[in-house]
Amino acid sequence: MTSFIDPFSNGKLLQASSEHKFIKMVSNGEISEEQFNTWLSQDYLFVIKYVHFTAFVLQNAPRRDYSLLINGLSVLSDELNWFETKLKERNINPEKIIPFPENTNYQNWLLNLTLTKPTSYLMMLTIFYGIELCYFKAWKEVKNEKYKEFSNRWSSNEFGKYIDDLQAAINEESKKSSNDEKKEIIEKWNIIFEYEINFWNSCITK
Ligand code: MP5
Repeated sequence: MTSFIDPFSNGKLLQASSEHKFIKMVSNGEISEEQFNTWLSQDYLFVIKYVHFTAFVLQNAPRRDYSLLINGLSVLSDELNWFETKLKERNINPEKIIPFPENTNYQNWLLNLTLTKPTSYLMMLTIFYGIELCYFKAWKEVKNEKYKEFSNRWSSNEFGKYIDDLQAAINEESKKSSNDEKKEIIEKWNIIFEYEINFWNSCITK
């Protein structure tokens, strides 16, 4: 099923996911341990704050989307435990990770969306979907056995189903939205990918 965001999304989305240098380096093994650890550490901090954003999406959700989003939140809680295990395996102390500005800026942008009124549920849901879709498309591209556990996490069939369900929820919600609202959402949608690109870049350039 196509959604109102489809025709506009591809270029930037791909640059922020399957075509990004970070993903190519993971896939061909050029990534250094230090660069990978940097990403893992920064992403851990990102996901901690992202839980609050997800909770905000849920707070604005209609009854029909409760189980989808509550399940999403529960997966995020498990994911944080998983991150902590991975950090430990790599001798990284979670307490000592300092967020990069590219990480904090992204988090603050999301936080600001939750503070700016009016923010429609459709807008929040679409942004949430964009963030998840970016990781789905990125990690699906990684074919390196060494990082299988990471690529599986974000590109499994189960995760793909979750992505489809989010898209179906957007399609349902967008039935009643105006063209102006859709236009505003598409503008925000493209900003997500700028933040994602900067986030990946920061992990390989410092
Ligand atoms: C995701 C993530 C995917 N973990 N980090 C960034 C910077 N963008 C997107 O979110 P999730 O909830 O881990 O699937």
